[in-house]
Amino acid sequence: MNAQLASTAKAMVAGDKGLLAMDESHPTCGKRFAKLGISQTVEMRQAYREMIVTTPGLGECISGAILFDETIRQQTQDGRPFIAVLKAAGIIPGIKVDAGAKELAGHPGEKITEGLDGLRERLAEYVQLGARFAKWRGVITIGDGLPSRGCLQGNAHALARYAALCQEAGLVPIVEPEVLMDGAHTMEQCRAVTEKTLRTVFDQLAAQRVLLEGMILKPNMVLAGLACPEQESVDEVAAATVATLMRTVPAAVPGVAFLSGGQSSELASARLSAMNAHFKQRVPWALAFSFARAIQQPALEIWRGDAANVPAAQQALLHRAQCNRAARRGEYSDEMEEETNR
Ligand code: 5MM
Repeated sequence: MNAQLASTAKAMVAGDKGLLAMDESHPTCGKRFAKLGISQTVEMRQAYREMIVTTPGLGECISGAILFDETIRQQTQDGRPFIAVLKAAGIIPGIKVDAGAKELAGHPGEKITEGLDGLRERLAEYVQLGARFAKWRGVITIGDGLPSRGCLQGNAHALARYAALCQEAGLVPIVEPEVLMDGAHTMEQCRAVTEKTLRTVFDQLAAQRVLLEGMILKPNMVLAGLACPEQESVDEVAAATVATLMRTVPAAVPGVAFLSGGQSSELASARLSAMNAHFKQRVPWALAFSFARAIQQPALEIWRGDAANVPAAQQALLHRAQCNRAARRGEYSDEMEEETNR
């Protein structure tokens, strides 16, 4: 079992590919659809996800796709299960298994991710459906006196309990402790909170006997808050992020696959590329991506719920996937964006 977990984890971050997060829950997907006037129905969600999984060439850039409970059971209009379409493209199917971030009792302004009850049984079903890895996201807010010890420890404990259950079921856990970009905090505040968060998470992973070789870490980049007037350069972000990971992430972890967290698609690619250009030879883990918005958003804006827009939306999706593939090699540049605008 350990060898199989380690081999799947390696495959998820192999070469210059990365992960595509398409695991938005109904509320999140609904919000993204609503902004573009797309109706929030199961039919529209199916059509949107079909557009994604049938994108020609996607498997050349994407190693694995994170699905949502509804999506893993869906099929294309011509009757092919999404899971089969992904596998045929060489993309490993995965599944989001957390039940969402809820208010943390006694901790105003903070959240705890739920979903441990019944998880062993749900994981067994996802294995039957064809999933080979799973994802759970904990949310950490920076604020006045936040994050609290209770929030950090509660979320880290839940992530570790989830990860241990995944490995017991033969699924590689993606461990996602997200320090949110919301707020006016500085990059230094984000660095300090991210360091503390990752230390707490790896302490709990050790306590729950999680096999480090058989997991993937999905962290935030170290960035100033979205409302902070001072925003560091691409190279400064890359250096701060890698330095924070070097202090906290054991070398046995095969890969770090970043979330984009609300960055623009271009900045997410540029920052990942800078990390690989400057530090790839010096870090023990792959520096990869597991973006949702930074890959999907341009395609969603083109698609807008209209079947006639599918080819153009797929082209935009593939373009972002190719940009991030270049970023894994440290070779992304602004010119890649200009080429498509010509
Ligand atoms: C942080 O969100 C994850 C990465 O997406 P971005 O690259 O857009 O930041 C993402 O996988 C997220 O966990 C899913 O979209 C599901 O979110 P919800 O809130 O619907 O569970």
